[in-house]
Amino acid sequence: MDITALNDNFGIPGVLFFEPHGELTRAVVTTPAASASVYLEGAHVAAWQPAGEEAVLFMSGASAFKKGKAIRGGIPVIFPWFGDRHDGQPGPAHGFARTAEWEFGFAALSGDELHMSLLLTPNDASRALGFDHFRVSYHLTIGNTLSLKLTVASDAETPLVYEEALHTYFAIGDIRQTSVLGLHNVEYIDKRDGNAVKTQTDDPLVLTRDTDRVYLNTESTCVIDDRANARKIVVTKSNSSTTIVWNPWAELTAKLADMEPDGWQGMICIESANAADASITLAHGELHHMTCAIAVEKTTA
Ligand code: TA6
Repeated sequence: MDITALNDNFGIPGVLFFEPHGELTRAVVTTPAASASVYLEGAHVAAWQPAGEEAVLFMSGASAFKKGKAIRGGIPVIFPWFGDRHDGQPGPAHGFARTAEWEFGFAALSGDELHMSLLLTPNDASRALGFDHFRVSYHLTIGNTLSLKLTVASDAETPLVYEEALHTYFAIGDIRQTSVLGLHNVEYIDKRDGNAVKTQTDDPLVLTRDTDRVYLNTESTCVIDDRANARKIVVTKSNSSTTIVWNPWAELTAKLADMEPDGWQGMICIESANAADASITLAHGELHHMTCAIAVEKTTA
């Protein structure tokens, strides 16, 4: 649907409109409770800011906003595999959903909250990668809290096996004044140490170098203590057994063309996922929901 048709069909005066940005189309949201922007490519939430609060999502100033290029920041939707593909077949890192064009399906204001849904269905690209007969719906509730619900349904004759993640980049004042609660005593795969399996002993978790960890069998709420901004960001999830923590630090950031050299200091990824040993298998006619809710609490400086 082109931008004029999107505005005609889903636009809400003073609340929701669609516009081009770079090579992409985005929905721009303003309600009394929050502002946000969502790109149709990848169903990518790029910004969310509750009223009276600093931006909650990190967006790289060097992100491309080009067709087929993943956006560096916000909330990439990872499906149907996390990281590199595991079945020996070719395919882009983190799957095809984050660079696919999603269909805008629904928008409605309820009180101060804007509800919207985007849909992903098979196309030539997904079929070429061996994925057909699935449907993904992504329901967003944009308000003082940001609530996300990712639903995957299969009508394939053979089982659909997939991984998923809401690969959220959080904006923080300074990574060196940030800690994360909620992962104590949880086992993790340390992708920075040959995928060694370890247990989280420090509580809270404080990052002191490039970190890439896949925490297993955890449905815990994570709390990001963003002291430089005198706030806590609370990440609650359901039907998600994996949490990923990532920060590339300086060296790896220098290798990322779409990240500014000091970008790593102002971001941390806390990702709600089903990955590694928690991939989902759906038989014909089955579906699975994963949810994540993000809220901000002010703390005294
Ligand atoms: O979620 C962490 C991770 O899987 C890291 O391994 C790192 O590659 C990051 O995602 C970013 O991946 P991308 O493909 O967006 O560069």
